[in-house]
Amino acid sequence: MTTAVAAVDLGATSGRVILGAVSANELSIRPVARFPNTPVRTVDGLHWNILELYRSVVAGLGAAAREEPAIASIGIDSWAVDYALMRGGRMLGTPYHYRDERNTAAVDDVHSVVSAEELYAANGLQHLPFNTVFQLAADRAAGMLEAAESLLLVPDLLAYWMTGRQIAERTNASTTGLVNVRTGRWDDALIERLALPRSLFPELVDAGTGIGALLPELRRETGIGASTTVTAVGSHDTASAVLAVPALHDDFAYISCGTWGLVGVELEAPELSEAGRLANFTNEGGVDGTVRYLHNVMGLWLLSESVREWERDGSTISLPALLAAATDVTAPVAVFDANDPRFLAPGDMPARIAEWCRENSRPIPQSRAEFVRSIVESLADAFARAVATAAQLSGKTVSVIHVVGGGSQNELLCQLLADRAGLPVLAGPVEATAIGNVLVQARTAGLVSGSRDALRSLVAASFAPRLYSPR
Ligand code: LFR
Repeated sequence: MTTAVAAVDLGATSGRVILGAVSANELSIRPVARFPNTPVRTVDGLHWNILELYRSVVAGLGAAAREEPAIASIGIDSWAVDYALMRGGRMLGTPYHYRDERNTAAVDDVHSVVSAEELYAANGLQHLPFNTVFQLAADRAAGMLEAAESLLLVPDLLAYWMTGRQIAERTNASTTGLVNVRTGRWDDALIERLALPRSLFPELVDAGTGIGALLPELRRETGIGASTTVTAVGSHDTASAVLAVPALHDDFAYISCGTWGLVGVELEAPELSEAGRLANFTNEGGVDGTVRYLHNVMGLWLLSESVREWERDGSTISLPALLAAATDVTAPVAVFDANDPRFLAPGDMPARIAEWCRENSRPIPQSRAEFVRSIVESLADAFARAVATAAQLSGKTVSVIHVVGGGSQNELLCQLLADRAGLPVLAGPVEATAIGNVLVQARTAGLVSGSRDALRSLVAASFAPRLYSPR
């Protein structure tokens, strides 16, 4: 029996196709394609270059098939909330990037019909101005929904292009703001109150559902056979990442740290207290009906957007060298509020950090090394606070913090987090999202069996995390 599956994992800055090989006691991954994801600003705003991404995914699947002729299944995950509108199988326009600013007015429009409290009672989500519900309100105001027959979130759009079948995978659908947090179904009452066409929302399926084989044209192009199924995985990248946390006991908090830092705990049922709403904690859907009770912290975006600014003069910056210089900074640096919404949009990040420091009478970083140190300290501080808040709001005991994703490679960040939280930090795996994607496929294909605990033990045995003890 084949033991290989292919994970398509699209992040905000890059995408990858990864082959996963799974047996009862080992999991290994092999990247076969990596490609940049560069958003495009046009006169009407900031968009994803979705066709280029799809082209890269198809090329990556071709490379995967050349390396591994017997791929049992393909799974796709990406960031959440963003979507394409569809009519008669065609995509209407180019999907917007969640960092586009068109939602700002729409937030007030939505709240004038359904208050923030009512919205939270229905969907259990933290307020993020880019949640799909606000983006759709902006589209409605612009008359864009009139032609639309359906809506597909990004991984579901790619799965549709591959298989011809339109579905909405549940973990990602939970981030739209239009799935009811208690029933796990599209919230018909909310959709009606917001005057959104109910027909936009496709059939919901759980992670682990087969979507279909590749369309004949695509089979020819990639060399992948008719027996390979596209499988719905935890298609929200964070859901896949949380599944792949190598925790051996239940008393953990996780931080999925990439562009965003998603900080929280896994729960069996939603936690809908008013305190949680005010703390801006979210109840997003996890694999196997779990709840990802978490808060979005700005994440490595603060760093990558600063580097982008410093590279605007054409120079190239070495991130490892910059982090080494930041580690050597001895002067106390400002800890700023990494959750401040001013940091959300693309643009000059160091200037915005300096502005925050000025407004709050904190020392303004004087060098790039100081800026980086200030960013990493501020992230560690926000992460440690969010872990404490998650534990307090959920009543869960937290004895260890697992950091997965790109941020787990950032030694300074992991150590400062351990110090600030006063808890051990276990860092890795870096590719947790792709691993979680692989795990759901492998379980569906019968290559591994078992509970989430068993899957997590398999990850721990295959990718030993690195320990940072609090100093
Ligand atoms: C992380 C992530 C977050 C989501 C943000 C926007 O990649 O998926 O979970 O809040 O991107 O979609």
